[in-house]
Amino acid sequence: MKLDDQIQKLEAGALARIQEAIDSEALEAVRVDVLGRKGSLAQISKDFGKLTPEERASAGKALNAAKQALESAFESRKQAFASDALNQRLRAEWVDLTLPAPGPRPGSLHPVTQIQDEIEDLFTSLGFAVLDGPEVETEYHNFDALNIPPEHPARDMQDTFWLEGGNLLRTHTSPVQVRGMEKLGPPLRMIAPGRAFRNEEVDASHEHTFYQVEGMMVDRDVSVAHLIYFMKTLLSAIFRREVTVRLRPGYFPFVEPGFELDVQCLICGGPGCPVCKQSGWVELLPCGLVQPNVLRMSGIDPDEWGGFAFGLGLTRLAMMRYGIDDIRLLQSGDLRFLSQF
Ligand code: 2U9
Repeated sequence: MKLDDQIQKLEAGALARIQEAIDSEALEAVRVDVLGRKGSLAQISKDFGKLTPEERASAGKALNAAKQALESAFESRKQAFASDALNQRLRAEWVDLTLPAPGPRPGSLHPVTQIQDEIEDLFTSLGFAVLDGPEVETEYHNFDALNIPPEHPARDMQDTFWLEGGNLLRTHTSPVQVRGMEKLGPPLRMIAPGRAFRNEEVDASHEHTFYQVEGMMVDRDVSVAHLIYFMKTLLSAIFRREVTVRLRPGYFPFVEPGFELDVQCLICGGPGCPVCKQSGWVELLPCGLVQPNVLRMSGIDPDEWGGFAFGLGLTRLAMMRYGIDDIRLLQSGDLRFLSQF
């Protein structure tokens, strides 16, 4: 066969192989095979020596034309593979930019904080100041100024975290009110929300850290009637309905008379259930009239002024309101628990 014909045949075969290549690797293999240094076109040009000058001129032309045709066929096929690959990637990585962004997860207030906020709002509306104070306290402000003398059993009962130098972690927020009385003087209405600490063995119903709100009102002619009115207002706001209460005598060194204020069980309404331990009543709010010595120690004359005071455990209240059965969940920081409120 004439060299020109061989070139034409080779070109036609190579063009067919280019079209048949299934991917860019197969195409590259064909390119090396045909156009490479040791490829079939190069092999053919080796036979040029045997040709006459006219034949060589004609075969050279044919070879160049075939080379150009094949190179351009390779190039367009290569680009087709590249654009296929790009389209495939674009399809796989397609993102709908019109969809709304996921955004930050909304947070929520801790159940104890929610109850604390509600109580602060209520008392603010009744003319009470919301006071804050140190968590590391002196022995005087935490015990002595509250009529709890050194040998008093209350000091043993409250297992206290004592610190070096005789200070302690406050066992209640009462010292905030002592400081309030010292600084502001009568008449005054204040609440003291915050953390308090007891050196307790931790279990499902005991924590070393708990939250409470204490409050007091000091004015002329303050009586138990004022105390009951404010406590009923407080409990109706917390439970969002009228509550029935009863007072029993209770002993706390800083109040005289002291009371345990019970609420008629909100679950069973009186007959008895597991929440009220079948009694129909839930013990919720220790309170009383401020002991005259306590007023006197903070510079208030008990012959002129009187007061009532109460203490409310917020942790216990949050557990009751939301039916939380393990106190440790409240400090766990577990978002599965916290995001429910
Ligand atoms: C001053 C004078 C009187 C506040 C009161 C209680 C009764 C009481 C506890 C409730 C649950 C603490 O969080 S708790 O464990 N509180 O028993 N507290 S009357 O009386 C005061 C406070 C300050 C100067």
